[in-house]
Amino acid sequence: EDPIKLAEFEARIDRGEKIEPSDWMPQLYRKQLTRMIEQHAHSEIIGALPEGTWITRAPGFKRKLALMAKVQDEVGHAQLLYSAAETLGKPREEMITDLINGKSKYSNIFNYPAFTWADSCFISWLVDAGAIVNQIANSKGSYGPYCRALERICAEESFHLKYGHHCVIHLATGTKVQREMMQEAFNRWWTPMMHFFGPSDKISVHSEILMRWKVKMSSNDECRQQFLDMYVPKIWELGLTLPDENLRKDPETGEWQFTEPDWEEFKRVINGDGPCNKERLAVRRVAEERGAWVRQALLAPKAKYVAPLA
Ligand code: BYC
Repeated sequence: EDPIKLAEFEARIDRGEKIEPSDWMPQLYRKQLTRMIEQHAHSEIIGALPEGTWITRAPGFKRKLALMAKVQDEVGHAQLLYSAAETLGKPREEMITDLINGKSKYSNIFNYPAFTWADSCFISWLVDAGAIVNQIANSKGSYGPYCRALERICAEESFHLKYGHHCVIHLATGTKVQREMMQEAFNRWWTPMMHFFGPSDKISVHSEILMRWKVKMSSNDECRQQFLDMYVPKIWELGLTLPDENLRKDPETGEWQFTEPDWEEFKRVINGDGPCNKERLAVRRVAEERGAWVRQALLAPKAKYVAPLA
């Protein structure tokens, strides 16, 4: 890599300038960004599945409408992100192939089943909340197309968050059965939620370079802490509990303390061996096969229109 170009590139990043697709960039910046944006796009498209299965079963017409719109937004986010990743040179078809062959990763959290309506409510409120913490930070980052996509995504996610919060409040303040169903969802989803922000900074492989080049604007631990700070009080306020007896805010440091989640489980899940990985990819594979004719038709040379004889 040309050291002068690299120094210029880093100076631009230090000045807070945006890097655009046609600008010079180090190979590693391109590679890391492609990896991260692609994984993010896959997370959106796979993330539509656990909630998507609840559209037909959502309680009442208003909830159905709202959930359908939310899921549609998530798929739209995937499209925005695939477009942002494509500006770095990797074709969309190749990204999809890598997803369905299990080569690319996507967020751990979507490999768990949404058994009940309360699970779907947990995702809409808290997974979206976690995503916003991470995405608001990264939308101030260095790569123009990714930042612009994130800005729009965050605006939409903030509606999801309000919808999800409303759903959780409804169950948490409802009948005994509803409250129990909501509590069980919290018990099930808390560990994957703690995993969602990635491994601790001490062992995160990519954080150092990504933060130096302002792709990641907050570290994994910073995002996790911010999420706990913003949402644990709101969860407790609803009379719900979290399945970690060590969870508390240290009054002196202002830091949240918690039991380390099981990182072996995290590794298994992100490497393809979680409760729903096979099912999630199978659904994407079927969608890819069923949609093949549409792509072929779009790519085929236009057939000449012959006017019918009068
Ligand atoms: N899940 O060095 P590290 C949504 C992997 S969707 C799976 O810390 P990095 C929504 C990591 O890839 C929004 N894998 O990595 C949608 C790496 O493996 P490789 C999802 C994870 O990149 C529908 C290894 O572990 N948000 O909100 O510096 C409905 C080492 O980690 C995870 C995004 O995608 C994980 N959680 O930091 C509802 C945000 N964590 O690639 C809601 C964009 C780590 O070396 N991504 N790994 O094989 C990021 O900000 C960063 O990539 C991460 C990880 C913070 C996730």
